[in-house]
Amino acid sequence: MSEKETVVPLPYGPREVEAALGSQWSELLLSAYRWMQLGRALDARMQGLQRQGRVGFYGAATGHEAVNVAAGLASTPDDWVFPGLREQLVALVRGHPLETYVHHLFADARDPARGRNMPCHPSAREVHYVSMSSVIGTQITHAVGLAYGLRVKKAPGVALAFFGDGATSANDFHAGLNFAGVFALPVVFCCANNQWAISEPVERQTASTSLAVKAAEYGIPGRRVDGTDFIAVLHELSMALGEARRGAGPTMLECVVYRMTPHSSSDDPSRYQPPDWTARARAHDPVDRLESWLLAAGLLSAATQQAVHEETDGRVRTAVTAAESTPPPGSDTLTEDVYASPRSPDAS
Ligand SMILES: Cc1ncc(C[n+]2csc(CCOP(=O)(O)OP(=O)(O)O)c2C)c(N)n1
Ligand SMILES: [Mg+2]
Repeated sequence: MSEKETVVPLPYGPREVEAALGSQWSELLLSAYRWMQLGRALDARMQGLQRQGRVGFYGAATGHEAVNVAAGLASTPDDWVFPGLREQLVALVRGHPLETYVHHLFADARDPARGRNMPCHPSAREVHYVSMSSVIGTQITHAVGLAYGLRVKKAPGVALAFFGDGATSANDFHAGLNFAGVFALPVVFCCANNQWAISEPVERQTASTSLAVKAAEYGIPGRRVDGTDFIAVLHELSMALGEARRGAGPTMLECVVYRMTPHSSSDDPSRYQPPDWTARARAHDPVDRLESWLLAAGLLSAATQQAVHEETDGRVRTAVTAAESTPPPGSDTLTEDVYASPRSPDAS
């Protein structure tokens, strides 16, 4: 039996999906599938390049693709994304060019941050994708602050805060949810519970029955969703964003996913994950689950499947070639992007 045959099927028929997603449902699912495959191809290539010393650091989002693509498709240009380590695909779906992101990963002269930030920590102003902080959980309060600003300015948009299971133990989780609940702010808290905070399993993270239940104590609806089921995540995220948009206040979604790779390129999970983890994670592979569903529904042929693989691999290859032929940022830029001008050595 091949690995793909062991995948847990998505529990819907085409009619139910059409009722949930509307008349454009088949185009929407095929577009989501393409984006998810692009994320997968990017992760595979970048992890390989990191191991070869061609990229400094990488944190893969393999296993998180359904959440990221759903967020990219459900959000609107007015919304703001406050990411953690694994949400770059959200920026790409919202329109950030793949080439620009790969320039960032190589920290070259065409990286918008000009190598100032760690690889895999992009920002993309044009799609409201805010630079992440490596300090766990801080983006939660940043998102809430922005949502408060939107309220004060009477500006449209919703702040979408991403964070992991580990971040629910950070102080900012309490501060952010409390403030957002009291002021009923336009913010959606999207917790990608990948069941690990580096080597700490979620069972050791909290004694709560789930992460979503924590939201209730802040007066915020909390819902748990299978984050490897693209259709379910899209439905829940669309509802939560819609409620925030019409002034009904925040929602917290706990999207349960499986981290299918090491925490980052600086980790060896064989030292702490149980032996059956990989098999369980593969059975819940979000890309395989959607792919199997599309094949069974007759929306995807073997030929199209092959074409999507070639197209996504080709896009990543082209972007990597462009980045590798771009020089590093010039040393003359070293003192740019800072607040003070350099003083000449003889200035007193
Ligand atoms: C305040 C703080 N504490 C510890 C760390 C070290 N650290 C980096 S990632 C990480 C785990 C984060 O886990 P989670 O929130 O579940 O997100 P995931 O990486 O699983 O997506 C930790 C503890 C940090 N960066 N910041
Ligand atoms: Mg985690």
